[in-house]
Amino acid sequence: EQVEQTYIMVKPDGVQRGLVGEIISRFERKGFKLTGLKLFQCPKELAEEHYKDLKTKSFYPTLIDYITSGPVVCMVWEGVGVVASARKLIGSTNPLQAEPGTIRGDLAVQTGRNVVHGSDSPENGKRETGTLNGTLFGLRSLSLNHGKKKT
Ligand code: DAT
Ligand code: MG
Repeated sequence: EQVEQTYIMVKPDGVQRGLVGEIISRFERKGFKLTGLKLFQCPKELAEEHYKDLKTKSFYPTLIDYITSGPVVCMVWEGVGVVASARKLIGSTNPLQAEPGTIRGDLAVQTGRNVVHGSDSPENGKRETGTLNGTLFGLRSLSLNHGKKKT
């Protein structure tokens, strides 16, 4: 049972629609720990790096335009099994196929406006939160004792 970190990003549509609190709430209520957070305007070069695996896809230019179209909220969430669990909380890529009760299932309809990103593997969790090759989104994860008094 290994503590993992995942990169969660509220995309520009989620920020614009005022869904940041709702999305954070779901991860908080589940019981994961927030260890990094910032509001950020993603530059094109960073969006391209983040989505480099999708470079050959027809929707790639639209995806880059979308993700750079307004501020995003970058987060690191930590916990045992957080990578896979966060993907379940987020739901399928196509919101019309995402189960009710998931973020995309409840809050979105279009694949190109699916409100949130989550790392798809522990390796990518490390890459995207910058614990492997330096900070991709400039987030530095903090080891804080949330709500716990030092005794
Ligand atoms: P996910 O975000 O669920 O990990 P992904 O990594 O396959 O999905 O793709 C990244 C984003 O690219 C996705 O959130 C929305 C966009 N995208 C993926 N497939 C698409 C498609 N068929 N048409 C339009 N946009 C797509
Ligand atoms: Mg993905």
